Amino acid sequence: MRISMSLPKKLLNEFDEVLKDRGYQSRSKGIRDALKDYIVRYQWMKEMEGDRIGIIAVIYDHHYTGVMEDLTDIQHDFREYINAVMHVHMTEKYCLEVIVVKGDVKYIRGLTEKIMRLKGVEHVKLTSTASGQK
Ligand code: NI
Repeated sequence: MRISMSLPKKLLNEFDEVLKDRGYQSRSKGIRDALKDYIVRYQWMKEMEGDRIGIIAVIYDHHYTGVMEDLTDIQHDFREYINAVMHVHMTEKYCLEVIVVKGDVKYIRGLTEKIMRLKGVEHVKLTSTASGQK
């Protein structure tokens, strides 16, 4: 199928740079692979179960109106599953927040997905490992 889409110029330039570095000849092939990666990552997240401990790394533009308040509100809603938060003022524009999470992955996943949906958030990555007593 053929689709058309609009993207910010900066994002497309960055994507094309990555494709060039990786030796891709075709942007369509690159987009197909990126979509597959996205789907696999989501499925992997969906399949995890039980108690986990991990971190959510979030990069966001702190100039984006409301993003800091939204991020704080969400973290307060999920405070039972958050052990610590570290904030790094990465550049003039971007902040990195590292959220240490622990508990049932249902809630950790919910927290991660809520953050992913926020406008102004550019990157979110959950890394976790099983934490159940053996
Ligand atoms: Ni900051």
